[in-house]
Amino acid sequence: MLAKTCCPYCWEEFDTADVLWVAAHESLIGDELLGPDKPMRFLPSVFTLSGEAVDLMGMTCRQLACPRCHLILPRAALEMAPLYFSVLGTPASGKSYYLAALSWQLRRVLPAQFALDFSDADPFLNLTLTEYERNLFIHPQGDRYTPLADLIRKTETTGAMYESVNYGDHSVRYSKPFLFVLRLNPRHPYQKQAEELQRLICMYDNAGEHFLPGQDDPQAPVTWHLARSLVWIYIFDPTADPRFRVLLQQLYQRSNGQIQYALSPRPERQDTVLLEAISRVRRLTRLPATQQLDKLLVVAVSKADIWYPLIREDRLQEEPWVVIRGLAGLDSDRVVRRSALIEKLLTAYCPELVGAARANFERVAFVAVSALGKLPTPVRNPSGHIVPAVRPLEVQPWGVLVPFLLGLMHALPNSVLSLRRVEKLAGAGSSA
Ligand SMILES: Nc1nc2c(ncn2[C@@H]2O[C@H](COP(=O)(O)OP(=O)(O)OP(=O)(O)O)[C@@H](O)[C@H]2O)c(=O)[nH]1
Ligand SMILES: [Mg+2]
Ligand SMILES: [Zn+2]
Repeated sequence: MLAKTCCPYCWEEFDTADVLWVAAHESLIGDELLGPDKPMRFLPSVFTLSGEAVDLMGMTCRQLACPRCHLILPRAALEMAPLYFSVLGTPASGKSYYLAALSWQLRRVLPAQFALDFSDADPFLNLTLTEYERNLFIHPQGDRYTPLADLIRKTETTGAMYESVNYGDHSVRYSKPFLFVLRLNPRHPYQKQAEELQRLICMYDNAGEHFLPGQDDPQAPVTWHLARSLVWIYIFDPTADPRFRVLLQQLYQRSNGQIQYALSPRPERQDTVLLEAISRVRRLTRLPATQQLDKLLVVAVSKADIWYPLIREDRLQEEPWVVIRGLAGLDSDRVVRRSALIEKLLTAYCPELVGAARANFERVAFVAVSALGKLPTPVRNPSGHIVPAVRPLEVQPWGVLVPFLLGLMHALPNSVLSLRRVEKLAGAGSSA
């Protein structure tokens, strides 16, 4: 058990000894903050032998709640330190698609290749995300073309993704976190440090609107993970950038193809979202403008299935890790080489974005990501518009794990290893 932790809803730091329990007996109903139909929260004085609280009616309780906002916390939140990853970007930049592809692959690739177990801390909290994953990867009609906008819908700014807490004179809306447990599995070379290196991974699917200038609201602190996280995954969508759009249209016209249908329907400036996020964090943490943010910024350039032909030198679809005797190592040279190529491309067409990134972060990486893995197909929807569609069976993301792997390397050394270290370990193993 940790001595102190931080609530992934309201960001309050608290002593774990102060954690509340949720009454289990059906008669103990009514919470001052959450309303008359929610079970009572209480500080217990009686426990079972196995450490669970007993409520006033003698029932054994199972659920814990934050002492400040009273929202339910999974047990893992008190057992392991949180590690936040912030995913940010304009509306329609591809954040929800990215999160769906990311969690689908994390569940598969981390345990099998990186010797890291990755599982839901609370399947109920992650329901929205699992639903995204189901739609995209195990769709019941996976062989039919389905418009992308129907597979994962736009993230709403209110509704099921949020929890409201009434503090008497005002109410506050919090974003529901997606929570995962990350642990070294027995095959990991640093297994001896397993206890130290386990983390509660916290991610959020914000609506892009929440990141727009002027939208920060203390009554809905839904983007304040930005201040807590050590890693920002900034989703930049070149198909929404006016200069890239011209370039892409020319590229596809040359081969007599059409691309308009797959470009973002909302061309706009995107550096403002990054700058706004930076200024929110400067405000929240009182960091002077002269000082850089002590975080890793990964510029994840989304929808790479459309724009990857703009980079000729490297096969972007190949994942940059190698598995040696069952353990994967991240090929940092390749990641750095690709990052430089992508940075060069972005500098040529949207220098203000690269400028904003470099001026505010000491460490910046540029990564190509495609949640779909291949170009969507144009189909006519019922209202007669040509829209992008995919057959879910064919969706095979690439690049999506790289921002997360870089984030783990940065925030949790010895969890994801570089290829060089995996080679060394394998060499040492064979000579022994
Ligand atoms: N070609 C291509 N299109 C994508 C990809 N990912 C997302 N898109 C398109 O971009 C649209 C928006 O993606 P979302 O993930 O919903 O965007 P978002 O950033 O979550 O948007 P908000 O929820 O409004 O903030 C989708 O409906 C797809 O049409 C991708 O990997 N490749
Ligand atoms: Mg979304
Ligand atoms: Zn809380």
